[in-house]
Amino acid sequence: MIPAVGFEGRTVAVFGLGRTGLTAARALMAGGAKVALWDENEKGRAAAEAEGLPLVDLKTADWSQFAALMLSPGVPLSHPVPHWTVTRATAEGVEILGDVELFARAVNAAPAHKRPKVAAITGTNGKSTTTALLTHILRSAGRDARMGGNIGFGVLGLPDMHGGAVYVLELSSFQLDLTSSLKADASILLNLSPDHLDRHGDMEGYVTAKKRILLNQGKGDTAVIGVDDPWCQRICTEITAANRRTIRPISAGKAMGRGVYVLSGVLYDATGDRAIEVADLTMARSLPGKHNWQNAAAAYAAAVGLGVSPEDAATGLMTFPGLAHRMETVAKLGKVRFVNDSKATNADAVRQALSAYPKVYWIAGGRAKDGGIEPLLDLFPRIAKAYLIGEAEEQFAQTLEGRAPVQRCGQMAAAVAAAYADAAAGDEEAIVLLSPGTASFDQFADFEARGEAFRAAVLALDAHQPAAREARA
Ligand code: UMA
Repeated sequence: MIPAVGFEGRTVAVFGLGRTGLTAARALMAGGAKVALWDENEKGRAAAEAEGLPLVDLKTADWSQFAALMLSPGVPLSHPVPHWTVTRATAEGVEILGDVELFARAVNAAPAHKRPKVAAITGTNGKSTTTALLTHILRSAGRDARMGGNIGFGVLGLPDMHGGAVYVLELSSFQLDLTSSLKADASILLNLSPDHLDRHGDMEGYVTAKKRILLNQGKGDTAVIGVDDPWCQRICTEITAANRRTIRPISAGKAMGRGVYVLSGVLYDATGDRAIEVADLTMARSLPGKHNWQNAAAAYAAAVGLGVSPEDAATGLMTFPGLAHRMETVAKLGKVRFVNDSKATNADAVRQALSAYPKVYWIAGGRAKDGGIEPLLDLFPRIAKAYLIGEAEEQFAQTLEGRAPVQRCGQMAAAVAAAYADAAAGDEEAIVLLSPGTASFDQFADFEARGEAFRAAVLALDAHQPAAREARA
């Protein structure tokens, strides 16, 4: 636990009692603050009550007693409309901040000998893999790396800081919108494409939030920026003119002076006088596909920026075991491999998965994002058949109609069984891929629960066919 500083003896309202709110409340109390917790749902309030944390109905509370509002990232700050807690705090002149801001203030307040290093990672896709990969590289190089943030662990719940620690934080646009004091020793902005526009109003709002990963950096800090899309390219140009931090452009497809890039799977470091070949990523244990090359280039550049030697960073890249729910092989039954890519919550992420295989039995659907699966039309020839679930079933079926065979399955278990029956009927090796391209909230608590449902359905098939089982690849 990292005690939150700056609110000693004062009361902070904490709204949203999920992973963020509960850890922030504990951290605030550990730092000597008083807290007033609230959540619109009974489940959140019950979780706080079970721990003996003080609930206060913020709808009827006297806000003049609050020094700040600690808002959970899932609560709308500005769009589609500001949440009522935001409106109330603003009207009462109460500062609004998030858990990452509390973390940043604790780091900034630490004496120099206790101050840890911070790596902060954002982007539309690949940020969890890059966060896990950078953590793995740092640990395999002997550093005390702690991983948290959007990847699933409230940052204030991580072990308290010391001078040798490195905090590796995945930050969402929602978290960045609530953060102003973070100064990352190494920041990574991987890529940008339209996502979460309902929460940011438009692309400009989303880009502005993501750019906050670069806030407060200066001499001695490293900014790693993917330059394979126009938005990040623009930001890279902007900050190159702006200050004296070290800038490392990265690319998964084009050579650049002063950058780190991947050509045909080989990672090059051209930040010195000449390009040095660092690693052949096609031989890495768990970095398949061009999107992973971007993640690898970014994690490498940040690790070196944090003082890891290029050789140690390369070793870490080759031994990374991969991330659950991200192109994760769950099982192989006979000739059929089951790949769990539940983390693919938008079309761009699905593009990466579909591009990795020439032919797939594809399970998709859930709560559709803007544009649905229209952006994937060029990849439809790779779909042997689509098995649709959740709210998006009808919408996706219409987009696929006449372009690929479709089966409406409703639930995960039905989709897995139908896809397996078709995939196993052929003679060739086949891939059953869950890469939904949607939010999970219509049927599951989150993408992790959705991935676990896929895994459970696959293992249930396995239980009926033990003879066909092969070792997990
Ligand atoms: N709540 C309300 N009213 C609201 C909204 C939420 O009362 O209007 C309450 C809910 O009842 C619930 C709590 O707030 O009890 C949930 O808060 P939250 O949605 O902020 O979720 P946390 O459990 O705190 O998890 C958050 C991140 N979730 C979101 O940003 C939606 C987690 O990212 C993150 O791992 C965690 O903090 C720790 O940092 C998840 C995510 O889906 C993985 N992120 C999105 C993504 O990756 O696309 C951004």
